[in-house]
Amino acid sequence: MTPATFWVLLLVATSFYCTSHAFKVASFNIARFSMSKVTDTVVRDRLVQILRRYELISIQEVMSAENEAIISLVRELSQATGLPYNVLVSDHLGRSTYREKYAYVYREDILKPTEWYHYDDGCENCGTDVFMREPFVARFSSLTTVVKDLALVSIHTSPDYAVREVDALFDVWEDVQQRLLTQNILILGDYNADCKYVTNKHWPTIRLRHEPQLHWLISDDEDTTVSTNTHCAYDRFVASGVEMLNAIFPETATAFNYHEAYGLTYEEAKDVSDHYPVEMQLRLDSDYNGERFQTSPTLGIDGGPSTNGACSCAGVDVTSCQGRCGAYSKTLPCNCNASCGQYGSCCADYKAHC
Ligand SMILES: [Ca+2]
Repeated sequence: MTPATFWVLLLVATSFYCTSHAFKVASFNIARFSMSKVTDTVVRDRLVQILRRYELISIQEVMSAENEAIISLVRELSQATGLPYNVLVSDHLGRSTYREKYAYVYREDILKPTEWYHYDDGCENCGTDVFMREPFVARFSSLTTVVKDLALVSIHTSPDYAVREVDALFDVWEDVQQRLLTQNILILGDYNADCKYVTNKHWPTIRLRHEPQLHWLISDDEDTTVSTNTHCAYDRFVASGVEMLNAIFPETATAFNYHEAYGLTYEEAKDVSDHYPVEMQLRLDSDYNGERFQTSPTLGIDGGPSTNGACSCAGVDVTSCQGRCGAYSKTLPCNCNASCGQYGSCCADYKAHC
């Protein structure tokens, strides 16, 4: 073997090792992600530096109705890594003009989204729905991990109704099992499940917390916030299913403190997001044969519309907040959302029920 051949082989072996030694999943609330974070090349490069650690990322707080910003970021990520990433994007979700999207960014050569939908959480225009941003569910086929088929549920709860929404994720979990006929489920995202939004007195009422089949992988002691004034475990992974749980490397679920890891100033860290990603590692399949999924020529898969569009409000008392906490619409006679007091638009029994 000539020295040149040796170095080429070493390079090939190293690059293979670098791309295949681990499979990391992350959830990242990239605060108010929009084109301004992509056109700012410093922020964009830091986001790429963070995202390239992962094979599969659930992103929350994608702001704009158009997918241009998230697609641009994924294009940069693919260019920087030489790996084919793609992105599956949800509907633009919310009860008012303030809306967000969920996005799944994933390595297209080893992961394939096979089914996806928005959880049907009730009738939004009657105010009887549960989530401000209904969870976006996506099922993936995975070539390289020991778990071959997994369902992901992305969530960004409304801070004001975090207790109710985290509790209702239990219903989403049951629904996913029935709909997709799998138990291998990972519910990931910004739960707002700590500090002033979910306190010790709330935990006993939250079904998601007490179901023995569900495993909370990020501890309450974790700090997923960039701010030095807060120490809150807002971002979480909750997993179920024998294959899913066996695939997770113990003790790898943690927040990735990029502020420290990259030696950033506080301002520089804040420019990226007010959250750290949470990450964890999945076991690789030792029998993996090197198969690759075909990559697509275009970037961005539209997750389609949420089913919570126009629906009948027959039998719903839209003048009462009973069972309608969080209800907000310009077309309703009164509202039950946290800021209704500020606008003098609360239904008369708001305080009694919400
Ligand atoms: Ca909803």
